[in-house]
Amino acid sequence: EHPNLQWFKDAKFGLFIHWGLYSKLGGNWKDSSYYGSGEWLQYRAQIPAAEYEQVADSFNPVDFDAAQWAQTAKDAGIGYMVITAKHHEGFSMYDSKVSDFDIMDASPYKKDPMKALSAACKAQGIPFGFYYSQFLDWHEPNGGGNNWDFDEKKKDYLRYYREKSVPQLKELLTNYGPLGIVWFDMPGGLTKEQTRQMIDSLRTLQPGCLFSSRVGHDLGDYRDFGDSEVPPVPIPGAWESIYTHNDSWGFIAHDMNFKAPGEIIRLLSNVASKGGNLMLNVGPDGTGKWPAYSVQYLLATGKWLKQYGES
Ligand code: FUL
Repeated sequence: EHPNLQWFKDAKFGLFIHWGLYSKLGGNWKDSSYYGSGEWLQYRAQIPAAEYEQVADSFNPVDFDAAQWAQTAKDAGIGYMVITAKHHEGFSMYDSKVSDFDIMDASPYKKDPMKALSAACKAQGIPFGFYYSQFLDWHEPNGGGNNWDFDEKKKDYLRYYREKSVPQLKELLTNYGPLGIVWFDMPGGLTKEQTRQMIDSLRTLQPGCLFSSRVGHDLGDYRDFGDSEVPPVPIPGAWESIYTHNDSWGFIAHDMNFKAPGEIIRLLSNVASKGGNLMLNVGPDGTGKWPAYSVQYLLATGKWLKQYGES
């Protein structure tokens, strides 16, 4: 068992944030609009990587305010935060030297929002972590998942791991201070032994950092269930249920199906009663603003927790 699991077990309530180029698209591409899983838009609309790349040209989240995000999380009673450093679309939301398809080189924003956010969380005492899509990368010829531009059979996944995935994970584990979690997602392309080797090489950078179970082959430090799943009975050990505030992880402009504070609290107590954490997701838009209902309902949740919750 990982020696640093106690803070995680005690945290109970985490905040998940999906934020990337898809947040600017908001579920819309050309004449079509899609509902749910906004972060899967490129896949669903089968957008060629070369065309999708151009979304970055006007991705400029000038309303992003790290201090305000961390403050809202704190006021909501959040115990840890995990944000997408790179989702399946392949775009890095931080300053990466490994790829030019990142917010620093490819967008007009020209700043590293993850630097600001990691610092703001630290100032609030909130353990901070990165989601990283280690296998699926629709931008890369050798990354998993994009079979509309690239022939899956011709891909060299190990090369992608060697040239992008692992070096980027190393950047994340080096440049943002102590991380609470690296939240891997959708494993693929590696044997158990290769996964173990990857983990070992990352571990040395930050032995205290927890790795999510979606690193694959049962090699994670704690367990994640399926998306939006709560186990029916109490489960021992360290684990987490993940839910999103409305019906999508990434921002969808036309999704107003937000869970009211009462629903969030019921969900939180259901998960806690089984012995796990709830990590609830918000999807900020392409300008860097959280949906107004997410702010409002999370703050109301925090108020309730302060009054009635156990701490
Ligand atoms: C899934 C991903 O494919 C979704 O886009 C989302 O990130 C969810 C939390 O995990 O496996």
